[in-house]
Amino acid sequence: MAQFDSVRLHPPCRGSDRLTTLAPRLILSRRHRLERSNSMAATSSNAMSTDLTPTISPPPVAPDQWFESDRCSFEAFVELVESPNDEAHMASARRFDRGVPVYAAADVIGADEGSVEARRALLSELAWVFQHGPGVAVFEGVLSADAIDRGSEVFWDLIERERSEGKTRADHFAAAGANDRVWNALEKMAIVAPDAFASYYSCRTLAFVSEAWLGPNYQVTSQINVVNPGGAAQSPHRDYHLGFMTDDEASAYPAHVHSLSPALTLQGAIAHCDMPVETGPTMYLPNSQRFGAGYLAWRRDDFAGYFDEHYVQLPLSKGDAVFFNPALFHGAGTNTTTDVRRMGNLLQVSSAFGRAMERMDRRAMSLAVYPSLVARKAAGAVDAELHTVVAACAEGYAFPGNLDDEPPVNGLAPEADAALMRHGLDAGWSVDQLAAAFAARSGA
Ligand SMILES: O=C(O)CCC(=O)C(=O)O
Ligand SMILES: [Fe+2]
Repeated sequence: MAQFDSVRLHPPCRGSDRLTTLAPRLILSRRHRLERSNSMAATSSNAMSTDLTPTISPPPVAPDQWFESDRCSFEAFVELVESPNDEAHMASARRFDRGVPVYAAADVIGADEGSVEARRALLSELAWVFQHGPGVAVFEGVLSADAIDRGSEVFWDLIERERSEGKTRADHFAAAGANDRVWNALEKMAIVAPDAFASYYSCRTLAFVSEAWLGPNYQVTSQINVVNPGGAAQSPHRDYHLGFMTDDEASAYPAHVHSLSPALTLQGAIAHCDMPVETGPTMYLPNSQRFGAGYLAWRRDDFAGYFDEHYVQLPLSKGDAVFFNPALFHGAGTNTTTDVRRMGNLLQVSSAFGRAMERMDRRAMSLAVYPSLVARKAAGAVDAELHTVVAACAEGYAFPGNLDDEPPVNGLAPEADAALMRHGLDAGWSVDQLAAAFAARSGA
């Protein structure tokens, strides 16, 4: 079977030589591209504007739209990661730190308040950085010391309170005890400290960068991650959505969904203390978001080994932020200090588009329909048919969930309602048993 040796669904910019290395079935023919870019050149004078070519066109002759872990080409990954970025495409950056652009929050606000063209130019530049460029950018001074300190006070209180309630937070991608995690810190902060919340989330850079990657009407979530002194690094990973799945689960989604997943979320982290390298700031592998099959690759030893040898850590000052493409290989660093509790507020900003068109009470539907399914099963209906009905009425995805109650241990999703319903049918549960199983899954 073919290897996914050059899977890059979006080339970095028009006319790139690297096009010759792309899997032909995933891109336009060169002639077709040239025709398109010639016709687009008439309407756009912006040489670094985003490539508007459709992702998959013309239709593949022999469709092979599935990724598998053992077909990911390590050599192609290295080639993509080591392809340099043209710094001219990141013209608004104040400087570069190991290839990662460093922006000043004041410049972001300046563009936000500038002309429509200036605003659009920086939005485009940032979208380019996250999609085609290094995949990660630093933003200096996004919050005042006062807003940060008020936030830290709330977050330390939450950590202490949850500890004293005996809640030990299971975590994903880190050994137990290496860190303190506050799930859903956004809601907790809004409820216990609404004014500190208002001060903190008036962060203009957060709004601007979120719009650059996701467009308007995004939704913010936040989790606090404190890497404690001596806390070991997380294993490198990609993030939600596909990053929270086993290889088997992720490979069940077709290739084009792998390119969609990163467009649904923006990852960010706001530094709540100065973070020199010894405190364990996040490790990143710039450019690694480019590898289309990467959600199936990050657990492999060769990919993880490459990460260990090539990651970069970007020292931050209190009040700085980093934003990155969730498909970027990354992980919290090791805290080798004896006394700094490294606190970051991890922001996960979600696209408006991750929703269905209509709101419905799927639990009520599931409980109403379940007795019919039990009866049909008893009458000999095949599982495939029953499962199709389950998929039509029960929630099949475990998120959004209550991660306090159901932490994503090892980065894996808790069981969704549809899985419980299928399980109930197999095990001969009554409708009351199914209702009890739903109720035990709080927050879903
Ligand atoms: O805290 C950090 O530096 C990053 C944590 C992270 O990547 C995660 O928890 O998914
Ligand atoms: Fe992460």
